[in-house]
Amino acid sequence: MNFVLSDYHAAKKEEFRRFAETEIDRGEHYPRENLQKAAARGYMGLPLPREWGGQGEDFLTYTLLIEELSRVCASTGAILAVHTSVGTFPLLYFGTDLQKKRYLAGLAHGELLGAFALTEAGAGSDAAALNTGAKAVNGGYLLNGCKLFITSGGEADLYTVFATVDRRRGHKGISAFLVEKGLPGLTAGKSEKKMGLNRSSTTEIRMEDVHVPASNRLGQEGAGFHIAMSLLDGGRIGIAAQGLGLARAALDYTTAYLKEQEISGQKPGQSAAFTLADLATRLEAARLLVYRAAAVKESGKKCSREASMAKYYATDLAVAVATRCIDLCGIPAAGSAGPLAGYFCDAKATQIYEGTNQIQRIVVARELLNG
Ligand code: COS
Repeated sequence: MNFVLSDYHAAKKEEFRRFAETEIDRGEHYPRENLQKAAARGYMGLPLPREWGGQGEDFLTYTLLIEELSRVCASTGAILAVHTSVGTFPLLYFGTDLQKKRYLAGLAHGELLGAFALTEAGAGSDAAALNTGAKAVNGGYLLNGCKLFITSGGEADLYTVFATVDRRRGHKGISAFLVEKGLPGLTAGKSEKKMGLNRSSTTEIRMEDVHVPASNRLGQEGAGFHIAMSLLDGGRIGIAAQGLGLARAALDYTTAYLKEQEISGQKPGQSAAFTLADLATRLEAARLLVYRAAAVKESGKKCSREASMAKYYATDLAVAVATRCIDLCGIPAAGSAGPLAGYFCDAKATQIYEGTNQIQRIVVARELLNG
């Protein structure tokens, strides 16, 4: 068992840190240029096999990338995480050779952006209750319904859409479909105004008689719910890595601020020192959980429990760290001029998406009680 990063992983982490600090901007608009720069380095397909256009890196290396990106711009980290884990992996794990040939290299090179369309107005936490219908017609399916809060909605080129061929069958009626941007009947609503992760686009996706050829069904008919759940396991590790990046950002800022105060003669009191120590210790604990979840995922074993533990612990911690850092720095430093309020808002969003932290606790508890 190894509790420190290997030299290889430490070097990759350093590479990602330098990239994020020197090339990633923290602006307010959709971070198109950031994504182009990431694509130029092969980061849009980092954990994809080389034969499919990726960099052939392992899942821990991808996790380190998301952590470092999110420390500088959490929206860029969010878009890249969603694109990779639930936008591209569906094809890698469940695609036919033909589907892979058609889309994977484009996704890996960042020429195509991937998205995941599961959530609906009546099917958020209870994903199996989705209502979007898929009616079998000659040579394919007609999709009708409306998805909500879709990360990269309107920007994405390829959506993995979950729809039911038979509502009476509950989760066993759900299938997954690869739906290309621009198909007649497919429209994206305007981007939601969110509390955090505001540079990413989050929209409704409406489908009115969208014809999807049968060759674009992903996996077997009725296998969609299993596909969604297994993808979310990996996706949640990416969100956990975002929590790590955000917690580090807040802690780094606050430590630097308190040091500056000390230089100008205002030594932080013991209570502030204890708080800093406590936050740094919890951050290390979160990091172990997140890296371990990535290692379990990489091993090919089921990682639902580890991913959910990492997701809720690291993202709850990110909110706690941002909150305590605001307390430590006080209003002048934490106000709109400083970045802490932004870290807080971004961290809050990571508690919610790809399964709320209450859902993560349900996943862990079910494994304990039913396992
Ligand atoms: N991997 C593969 N299959 C899984 C799985 C996983 N991680 N988790 C559950 N399944 C399978 C189960 O084995 C079961 O299969 P069978 O019926 O064939 O035995 C099936 O899925 C249904 O499982 P379960 O009864 O546990 O499903 P529930 O409807 O109770 O839902 C939760 C479980 C709540 C965990 C699920 O709905 C969920 O994750 N909700 C949150 C959705 C979410 O994250 N949305 C964010 C969208 S992206 S922003």
